[in-house]
Amino acid sequence: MAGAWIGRERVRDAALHPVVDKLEAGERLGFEDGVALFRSRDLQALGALANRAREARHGDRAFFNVNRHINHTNVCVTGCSFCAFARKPGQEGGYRMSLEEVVAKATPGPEERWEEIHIVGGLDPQFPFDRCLEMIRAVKAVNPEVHLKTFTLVEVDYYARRERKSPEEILAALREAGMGSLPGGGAEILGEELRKKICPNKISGARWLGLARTAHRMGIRSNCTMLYGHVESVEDRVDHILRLRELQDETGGFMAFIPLQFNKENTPYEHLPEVTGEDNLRTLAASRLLFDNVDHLKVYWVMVGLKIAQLALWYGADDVDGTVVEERITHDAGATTPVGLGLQELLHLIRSAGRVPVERDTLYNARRVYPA
Ligand code: V47
Repeated sequence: MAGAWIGRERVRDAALHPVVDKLEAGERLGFEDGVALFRSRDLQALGALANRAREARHGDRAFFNVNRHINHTNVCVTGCSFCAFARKPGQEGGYRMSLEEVVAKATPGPEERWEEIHIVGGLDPQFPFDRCLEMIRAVKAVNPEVHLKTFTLVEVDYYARRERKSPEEILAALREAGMGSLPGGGAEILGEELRKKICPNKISGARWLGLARTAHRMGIRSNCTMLYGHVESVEDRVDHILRLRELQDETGGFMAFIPLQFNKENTPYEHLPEVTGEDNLRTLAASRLLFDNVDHLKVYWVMVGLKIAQLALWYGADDVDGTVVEERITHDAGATTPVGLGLQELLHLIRSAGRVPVERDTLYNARRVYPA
């Protein structure tokens, strides 16, 4: 049995022993346990513990999605310091897609099909809310079956303020137009002190959580993310995850947690060391153990790279996102991964890591189980 061989005598890091004892007793981990996990350099122990939790939920299965990203505008008034994608209104390099451009991107070619289209953009003063609704309807018109995972909670807040409407009204209008669920962006690090440093003009962490609660209460599922590897501390990471876990206890509305590795190029943080593979795996493993009430832990191959994504499937992650097709946010920050992957490449990534590929829809219903 997976659990039989992780007894605490196999765990070299003594700081992890109380954590192991709690896990063996089926007890929930707390703040100090989270700090011990994130501080530990006993990666094998973290991996074994996280893998046990992962396999208890999902066995050998690794989920993926046939999806496409569209970023309709990179114009953004927020000015988050970590973002290399955004341009201020009027700044060189800014773009705003016309409806026709969005529809052209959303129209599958003869060999293409998408289960999900993920649409997010900047807070663009020249992008009217009505055009967001038109965009959703137009994408649905050329893809009637597709699930639209659209607009972060930060965009929902922006349009609510601009339109002088409640977030409920904005969410209801988006849903009416064809939005199926919300992506997890904009959470960054929820702690207010750190937020003041990296995204002082963005909605507060409390507001982000409040909007997620609102969406969940309306029956709209969402994802949640954590941007790590910049100027945050271990304590910030643990606090972030525990805040998400608390809301999840209340609503159960989060489908997946996605730790996002910070990519630093073209940002003021270029001097910082590159996020390591060790940190990627440790963060995923610690997340799996601490965030015990979220079903899925996604490794976003776009940010961590394909090789770490494979290893991650043994360090707590059960989902590798999807084909993605055209990724801009991370690539503007220097990511060297492909901008998209073909189905066969994704299958190879999962199979050669020793897992069973399961194509899923956005809500994690299995669409097809592929041979191992
Ligand atoms: O909120 C911005 C992050 C997020 C950088 O829900 C950066 O399934 C790394 O949320 N380096 C948007 N990250 C992406 C996102 C996402 C991605 C994939 C799947 C899902 C999902 C959600 O990207 C932002 C921010 O945290 N980001 N700049 C950067 N330089």
